[in-house]
Amino acid sequence: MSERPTSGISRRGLLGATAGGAALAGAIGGGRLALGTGAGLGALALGSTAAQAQAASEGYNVPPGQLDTHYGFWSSGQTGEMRILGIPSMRELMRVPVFNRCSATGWGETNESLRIHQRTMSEKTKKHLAANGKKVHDNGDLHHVHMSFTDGKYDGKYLFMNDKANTRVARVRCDVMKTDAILEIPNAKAIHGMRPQKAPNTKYVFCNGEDEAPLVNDGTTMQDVSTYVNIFTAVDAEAMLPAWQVMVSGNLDNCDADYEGKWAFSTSYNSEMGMTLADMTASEMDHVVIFNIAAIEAAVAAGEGQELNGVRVLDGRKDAKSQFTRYVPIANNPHGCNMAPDKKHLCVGGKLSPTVTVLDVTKFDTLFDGEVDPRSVVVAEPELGLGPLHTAFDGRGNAYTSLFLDSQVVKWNIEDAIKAYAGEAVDPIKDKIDVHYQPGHLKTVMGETSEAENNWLVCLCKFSKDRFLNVGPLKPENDQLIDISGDKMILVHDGPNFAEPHDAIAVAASKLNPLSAWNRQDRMWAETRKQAEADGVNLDDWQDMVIRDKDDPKKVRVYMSSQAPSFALESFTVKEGDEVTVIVTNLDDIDDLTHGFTMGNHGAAMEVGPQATSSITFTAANAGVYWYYCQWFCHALHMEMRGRMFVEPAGA
Ligand code: K7E
Ligand code: CUA
Ligand code: CA
Repeated sequence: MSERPTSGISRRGLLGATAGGAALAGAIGGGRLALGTGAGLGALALGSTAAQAQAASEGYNVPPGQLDTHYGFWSSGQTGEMRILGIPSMRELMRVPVFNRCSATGWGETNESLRIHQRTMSEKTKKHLAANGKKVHDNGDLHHVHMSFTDGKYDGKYLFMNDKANTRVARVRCDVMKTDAILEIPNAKAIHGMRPQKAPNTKYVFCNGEDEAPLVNDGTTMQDVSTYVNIFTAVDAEAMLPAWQVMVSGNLDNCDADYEGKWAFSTSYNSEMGMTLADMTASEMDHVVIFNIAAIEAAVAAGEGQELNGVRVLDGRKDAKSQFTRYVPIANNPHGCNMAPDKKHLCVGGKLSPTVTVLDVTKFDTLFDGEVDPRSVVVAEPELGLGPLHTAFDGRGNAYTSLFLDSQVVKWNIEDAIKAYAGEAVDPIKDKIDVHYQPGHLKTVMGETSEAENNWLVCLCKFSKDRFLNVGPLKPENDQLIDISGDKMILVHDGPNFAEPHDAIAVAASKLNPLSAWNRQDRMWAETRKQAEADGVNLDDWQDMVIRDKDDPKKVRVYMSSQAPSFALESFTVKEGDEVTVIVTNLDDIDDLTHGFTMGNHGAAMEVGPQATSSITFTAANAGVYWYYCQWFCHALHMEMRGRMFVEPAGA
């Protein structure tokens, strides 16, 4: 249960100093961080008492056999996958490989996944990968995962996610919970903040380019930073192709969108366009960029701007004074960018400033209509504590902000903060709770939609230190579950997690209804079916065949069905050095009956779900016998589910 500090110099205090020191020592040393938070912190810092126990707190312990009420979709940072957890139990339910190579499922190795990876891959990237003996980038840095919207509500269709490492976005289909599209975004560098349009529906996925580079990045001007730009991209959510791009001044960190479909907005911590830490924190103020979607769409339709690598790029930089963007000054190095479910207020985390800045998005029109002070859209700026990063919301007008340096979550009321900003004597801060330790994102249930709930808050802590058994120098993260149903926040659960879930969303289970078996004609393997047809193999009326390509006799395709507990082919024969493609269809359509195919000593393995077709290509090794087997436990005779590949000497 909730740990309470017992003295001024507590274990957490010492640890906090260490972690904060690493990242932000420069900023603090420079004296730009206001210290006192002035909010009666002492009185609020203590956790719950028994008298304040809330009914919901009992509900986090989901007994065996009982289902969670909500799905949690978690990012995984540098692991590159997406994870599904149950809320409130915090049980990990599934891992969905996205940008990573997955040993279990063969993602990044099967032909179906390679096609998804390579669909929009530039020729440059393909060449560069080939020079390194690779077909795909098999790492990713997946910070943000968000669901598609209809009318400001989750619609259960897609999940979108970014890859900061290789400038990509991906889409996961919610019917099968598999990655469905990967887009390499041209012109931009390092996609960080990423959000789907909330209304009227997710036509676009907005993607922030964090790193700046010359627009034409061919080495000719790379020493001249005045040629560097940052790029904001709108991705067509259905086609998963870039729709348009806008050049901006200053880099882009996090973003969000409004509930009317008029605006997107992004924080920038480097309005200085600095290349070093000192440069990037030099200014007193950075900014939020507001993107005017209607003005941008009109300009794109009129053919304004320039076409670059197949995308129309508009100039929305400060000096261009266009109708595409406005820049609202915000205290140094803001980070989080969170639209409240009241459809009106945008909350921007100060990071190096102890404040969250609240902007009224219904006033954004005035910024584009005439010459007004861009700060006139700021309606509150409560001082909340040290290192405010991200903000989450409940359905009662409250906001919850993570305080990285204080290792706390602060609960505050938006309307009270607006009153205080207008001069009234109200304290917007309602509660503070210690978290363990150094939180980044935090998420309420459906709090980024118009259907915010008032039950749970998940706080994703970057450090776990002493909270778990020591597993060596690399420690897990700690995703904590907090009951927010009452006045006081109550910590109810620690959830250790592997590197490094930045962000998560929680979605009511009723919004989703995934399939238990695949559709035999699923688009995932449309190409594979086409090849089968050309080979005269009917995948619906299964025939097991070994076919040597007529035009390229080094290529062999092995069509094989599987039904517990056996593969249709007990053996097949190829030649040394042949390029062998094994295509397996799982004929079982029983709930939870997944097979696999692993070719021994060939580094080839894949998952084959109920009614799925999967294929994998490898080069046959030296002459000899190689066993293949099913690596997914499927039957009492699962060990017996195997067969032999005979590799004949090349000359035979
Ligand atoms: Cu704050 Cu990449 Cu969302 Cu991490 S970002 S915390
Ligand atoms: Cu099929 Cu194990
Ligand atoms: Ca800055």
